[in-house]
Amino acid sequence: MREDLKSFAVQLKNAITGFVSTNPGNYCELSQGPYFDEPLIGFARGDDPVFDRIKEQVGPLSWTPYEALVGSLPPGELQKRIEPEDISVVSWVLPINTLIRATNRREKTQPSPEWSYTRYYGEKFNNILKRFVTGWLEARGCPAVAPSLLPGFRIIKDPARGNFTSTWSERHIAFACGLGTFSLNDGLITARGIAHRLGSVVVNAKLPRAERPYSGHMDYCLASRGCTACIRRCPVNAITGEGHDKELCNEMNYSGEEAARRRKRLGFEQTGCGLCQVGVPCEDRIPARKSP
Ligand code: B12
Ligand code: SF4
Ligand code: SF4
Repeated sequence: MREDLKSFAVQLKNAITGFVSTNPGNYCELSQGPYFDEPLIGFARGDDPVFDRIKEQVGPLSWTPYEALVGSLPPGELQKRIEPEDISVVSWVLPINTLIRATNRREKTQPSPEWSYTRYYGEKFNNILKRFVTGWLEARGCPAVAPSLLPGFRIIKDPARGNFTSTWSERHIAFACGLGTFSLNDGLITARGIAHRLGSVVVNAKLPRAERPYSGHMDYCLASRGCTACIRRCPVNAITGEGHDKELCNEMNYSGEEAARRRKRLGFEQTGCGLCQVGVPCEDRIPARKSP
């Protein structure tokens, strides 16, 4: 890789890490500590064939990185000139802080208030981070966009794909950028575990190509070795040996009566759940595979 590209990638990683460690938005009043610890950051190039496989998984309405960036630019010369190989994706994992995870680990039927704050206010910080990263790149002459903040971003109910999908799946993007693999409960298991939030930006610049230290899409999950920990953690039986029932999960997280009571009690919209993301062997690491 050319030295100037390598150093640009290092500068970008340092800028993201510095922002997460110093921005006042990354502070939870309830736990009196950060929402998120030091991020993991990965890259992929727009012409990586993995994005065609991902479109098959996420659905025809989902965007490739090329479609997200070019679709967001004003019509003109630049739009016509950009090729998939000229663009890159930057994806990050924001590991949820240990104090917050500990509160949710104690819960059996409802998310802890600290976890709900992370879902709502922590995600606001994640969106601030997306704007910071696009601004940082644009200030260096590289057009950039955060696809999940585009006005066209949509969550889609698609029965052909197990009900819920979207125009930009952050987990699939993180998978493409070498940051982790999927799991029985759908969550992405990363080197810092499954309890995290994800974000990404697409940029007209050449950043390092992805190195994916896995081949299968569920390599880090121990379900095939008999792990049932997340099945047992789910209060509404939304996870079975067959996978994750998103409809039941959505009721628990957002649309059901209990979620409505939680909303009222806490005074904000999205309160989440995430009981399956803590108290499990993949909570904060890639779980060890014991020999059979
Ligand atoms: C819609 C949505 C939901 C829906 C449906 C979830 C779903 N699985 O799709 C509901 C309401 C149920 C939900 C719940 C939660 N969510 Co949610 N949700 C989203 C959202 C907005 C879109 C998801 C999406 O597009 N999915 C696309 C579909 C196709 O993905 P999928 O079905 O999981 O994919 C499967 C297949 O593709 C399959 N697969 C099969 N073959 C192959 C082959 C290859 C090559 C590949 C790559 C994949 C693959 O692998 C996957 C797993 O089985 C994202 C934000 C975003 N923009 O991405 C957040 C997001 C996925 N949610 C997140 C979180 C944290 C949660 C909750 C913990 C709530 C909370 N905060 O307390 C729960 C956890 C539920 C769970 N066990 O996963 C995080 C994920 C973090 C993580 N640990 O992985 C995201 C990324 C938000 C964020 N910005 O961080 N969520
Ligand atoms: S708890 Fe076990 S089965 Fe569930 S996602 Fe983690 S490793 Fe996979
Ligand atoms: S987020 Fe909650 S309801 Fe959804 S699968 Fe996990 S534990 Fe079950």
